[in-house]
Amino acid sequence: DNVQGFHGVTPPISTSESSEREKEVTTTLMEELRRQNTMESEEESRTREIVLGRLAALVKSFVKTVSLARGLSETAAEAAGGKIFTFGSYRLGVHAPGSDVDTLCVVPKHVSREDFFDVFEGMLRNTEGVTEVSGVPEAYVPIIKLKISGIPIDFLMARLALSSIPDDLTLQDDNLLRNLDDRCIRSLGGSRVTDQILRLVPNVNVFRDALRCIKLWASRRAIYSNVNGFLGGVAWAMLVARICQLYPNAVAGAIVSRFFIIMYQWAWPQPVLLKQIEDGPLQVRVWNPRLYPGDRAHRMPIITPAYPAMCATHNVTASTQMVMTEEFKKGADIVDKVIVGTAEWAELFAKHDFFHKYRYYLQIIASTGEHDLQIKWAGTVESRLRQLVMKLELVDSLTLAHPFIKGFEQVAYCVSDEEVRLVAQGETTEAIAKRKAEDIEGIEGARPVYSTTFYVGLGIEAKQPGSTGPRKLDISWPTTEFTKMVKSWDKFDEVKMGIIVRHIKSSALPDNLFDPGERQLKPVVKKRP
Ligand code: 3AT
Ligand code: MN
Ligand code: MN
Repeated sequence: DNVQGFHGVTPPISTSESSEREKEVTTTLMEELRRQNTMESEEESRTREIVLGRLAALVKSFVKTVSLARGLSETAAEAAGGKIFTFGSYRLGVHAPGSDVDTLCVVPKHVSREDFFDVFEGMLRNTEGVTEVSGVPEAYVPIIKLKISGIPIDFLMARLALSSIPDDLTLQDDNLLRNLDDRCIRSLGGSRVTDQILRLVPNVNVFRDALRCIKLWASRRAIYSNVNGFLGGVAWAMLVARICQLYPNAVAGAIVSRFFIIMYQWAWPQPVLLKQIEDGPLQVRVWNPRLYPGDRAHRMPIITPAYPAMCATHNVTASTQMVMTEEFKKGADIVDKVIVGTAEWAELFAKHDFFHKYRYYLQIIASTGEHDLQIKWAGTVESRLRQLVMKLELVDSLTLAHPFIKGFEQVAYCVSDEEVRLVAQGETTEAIAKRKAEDIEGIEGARPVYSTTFYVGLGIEAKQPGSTGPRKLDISWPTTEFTKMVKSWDKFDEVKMGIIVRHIKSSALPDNLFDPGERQLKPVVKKRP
């Protein structure tokens, strides 16, 4: 609690205990979450603990090895320490079966980032049970990805300005950030934010249960994705945490119900804060819409509670905000019904209807001839999709440009240049689609084409009453600009990479976007001419 005796930037809305009915629906909510397979088994949970124990020991041995190599005595090398911290969904206690464990290791100042990628990565590769080790030292947040006993780990490192890292070190003190390099500051961020969120909620168990529900709802409704302009895990966690602060004695079912009402009615761009934004010891920007026009442009600001305060929802556009607002409203209506007993929780977790919602869709097809290159190219295109969305939002007759949260990957085995061209343009024929890798073996000039297709649903303004002539929809400017922009990527290669933007009617959407039976159940309503 703060000095005023409450969590957060305002007093709570209500400190009452929940009603009997709210307790009942909380029980049924937890049953539904278990049915939906959001919780791991006790065995998996034990495996994670063992894995983390091994990782902690490995980090200590890494620090000791490097310390000895730097000429420290055996005693000093032993005392140099080294510690791991978890963050992400595992630290919050809301991870699902198969989730990764996001882990940060903190090392003393004489251990460098080069040591992490040379020495530690090598140690990992030689450790029993460790597989799929892949270091990305040049990333914005440098990372080693790996699996231990099948558990995926995202491993970061931060080097502190301390000569040893004691076992009881915490990362709360802002002064720890002094004199660190930017990559270390960024690496510490995830863990510092998660720890603050947990400190700032009145009841961690209630927070966890409610967050599990919101995460499942957001992924089913296809609004869980930071890159595509919706919210990522940290932002959803902060929203739920804020509702928990406003109702400190409520049970999880009650938090979920208030969540939808409050988020639907939230006076954006008023920010969601878990604590007052504070200044700190670094020469870095802290989120401040009065000072920075960029920050003023944030539509749904949700601000991280650790110094330096940042907006976790920088990517939200007018369209994604509209989509999320509509989903908050739908969620509020369903939860109302659950509470009066006329609906089941399962309804809240119903699959999205993105591919039934619009008459026209944009297809953005990124293609290459190599698997590894495709991952990079498709990632680049995806990371710029919101620029396309923002340009589409400026088109007069468009009310909405709704990006889908993931791309759809395909490999087509082509036997001619003509087939390659067709696939890259989204005109894959049935004959190509049916072909397997072995079918093109030994055929001269035959090759695979990897493609990732992203979708943007187009909301088109209703025709003005009394207007004459056909309604015009001209999206050539946004699509040309977007194509130019992705091609300006510094690793772009015209020969190896394809990018196509085209619009199609909903009836032309491919079948692989639908679950079996889904298309027949919800036929697209055709307007009479
Ligand atoms: P899962 O249960 O793993 O799906 P999560 O919330 O743990 O949910 P992630 O593992 O993707 O999600 O991310 C955990 C944290 O790692 C969130 C953020 O602080 C950081 N993070 C994730 N992706 C990136 C990224 N591309 N760059 C920098 N930090 C990232
Ligand atoms: Mn994670
Ligand atoms: Mn991760």
